[in-house]
Amino acid sequence: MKNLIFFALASVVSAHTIFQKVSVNGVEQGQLKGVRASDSDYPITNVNDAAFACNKDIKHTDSTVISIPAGAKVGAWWGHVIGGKQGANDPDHPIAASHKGPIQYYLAKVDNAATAGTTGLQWFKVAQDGLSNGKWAVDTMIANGGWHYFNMPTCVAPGDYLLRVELIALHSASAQGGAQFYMECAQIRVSGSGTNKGSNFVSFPGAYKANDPGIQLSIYDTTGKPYMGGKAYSIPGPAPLTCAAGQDGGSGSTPAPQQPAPEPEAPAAGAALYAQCGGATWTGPTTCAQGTCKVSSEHYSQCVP
Ligand SMILES: [Cu+2]
Repeated sequence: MKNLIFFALASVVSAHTIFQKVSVNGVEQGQLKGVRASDSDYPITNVNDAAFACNKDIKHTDSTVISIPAGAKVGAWWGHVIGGKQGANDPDHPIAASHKGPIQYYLAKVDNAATAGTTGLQWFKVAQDGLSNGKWAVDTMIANGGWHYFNMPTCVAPGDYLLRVELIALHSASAQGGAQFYMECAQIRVSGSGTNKGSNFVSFPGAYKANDPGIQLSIYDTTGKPYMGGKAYSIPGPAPLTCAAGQDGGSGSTPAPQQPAPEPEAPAAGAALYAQCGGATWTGPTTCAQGTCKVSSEHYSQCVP
């Protein structure tokens, strides 16, 4: 019993994700290069948190400013913990598969990206990826081994910016405060001949409300599948920047649509008393041969008398 309790607690901390690496036109910039990251992979769940712009307890900083030509394909890499996997076999890297939701990208103009503070900035969105073709942005990211991509709009004016990369996990979002926000900021310097300095500016915190339709909602259909039951998902925040005709920055070179993984078949017989019967990455039986299946965390349920 003691071991089961320990496992349940360990499962809780092993669920989340950290954005920690950038690529530019396919060239990786190096682990934590130019990215301000926390050691903690915990989400922020309060949309009014003072650290909603670039996260809190930042332990990893350096003076790198990443050069990004306007129009470049930019990649953001997510890992379960700093460095990637937690242990050799980590089913929750880059993130637990249950954590469905959108990924989006914001810029804020700063004088010096290496030293800029994160309060009081005006942010504009440059790309977003929600639910399309039966796939969440998080599904795309997991299928790409942690990478998710967008195109830096061709019209963005040159200069230093903070790039805010945000992933929202919606698996528990039906309760207010249940959505999980994961974000880090990268230090970038855009080059090119663009003249667009952004539009639809927002503040963080401030841009989102706890009951926004893309933040407080159930993503599950009547059979429990987390794909909105055919309804559209309305991504929170302002509309992304669009360049003038012929200069469309787009929202990313994403690979061809893939079908979501099929649901695991539940064996006919249920789990034994005190055995696991559910959890974010659990693929075993979800009924109990004896007792009832009790949820002890989003990642662990157990058959109890
Ligand atoms: Cu998590």
